[in-house]
Amino acid sequence: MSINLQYHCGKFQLDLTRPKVMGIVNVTPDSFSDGGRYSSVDLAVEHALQLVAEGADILDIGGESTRPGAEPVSLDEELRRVVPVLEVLSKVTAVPLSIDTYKPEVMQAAIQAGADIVNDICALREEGALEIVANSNVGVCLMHMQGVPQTMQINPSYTDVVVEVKKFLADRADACLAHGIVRERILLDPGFGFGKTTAHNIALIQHLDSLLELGFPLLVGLSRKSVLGKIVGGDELQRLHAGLAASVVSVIKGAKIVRVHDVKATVDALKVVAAVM
Ligand code: 7PJ
Repeated sequence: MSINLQYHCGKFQLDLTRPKVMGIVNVTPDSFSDGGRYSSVDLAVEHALQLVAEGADILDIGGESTRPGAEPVSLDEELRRVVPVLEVLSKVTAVPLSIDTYKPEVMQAAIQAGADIVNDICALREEGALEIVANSNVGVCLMHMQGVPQTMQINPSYTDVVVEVKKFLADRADACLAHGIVRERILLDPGFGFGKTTAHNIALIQHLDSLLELGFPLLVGLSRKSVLGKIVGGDELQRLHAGLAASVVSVIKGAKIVRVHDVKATVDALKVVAAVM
């Protein structure tokens, strides 16, 4: 099946003929230092603008960490973090804004505040999420996850990880289509690190072509993830080179969007790929 390369998201139509770089913007709790207070909103906006200057094609704004074992953030706190950031960025940037959330209430508020894409690690399985996206014009990224973030890395288990991830993503895409969300608005993501061992993650990269058979553009997120640490050693901030290799391999294998922390380095790496492909 051929993949639609004109991705419709909010007021944007994104041409995926050339792969795109999604820059990660984490809105963390306000920090305090010698009586001074650094607003998480100001810091996130500043970081987002830096990523756009480095060449980010999309910004992904998140207010709750979903890393393995991370504690959930309350609805009110998540709204307090992400809504003002989206309100500012939608006025001052010309790139699509994605909201990284699984909470329907956050999706609704984010769309109102200017988000163009709902990026959901739960693939719109929360009650009401499908309807909110269907009743808007935003794009959606449907991600696979086994279990929930608090416990997903305890004992991930599959008979065939590629077959099972593919089946899950096909079912979630069908649910979207049944709710009237057209194909042009849907991205799929295997969900690296979300209830997967190193072997599972590697098998999914090796068989990305199998997921492409579903006919949707693929987004992949491997930036700084522990699977890279398992391969090269080192902590999170020592995974840049491994991450670049992962983005390059993913794009050569057909991914259309890479979700990364290190935008400038990734943009350069993908320019080299583009020059020779
Ligand atoms: C992903 C994500 C990913 C999508 C996170 C981290 C964990 N959204 N949100 N895909 N990962 N679509 O960045 O380490 O892989 S949060």
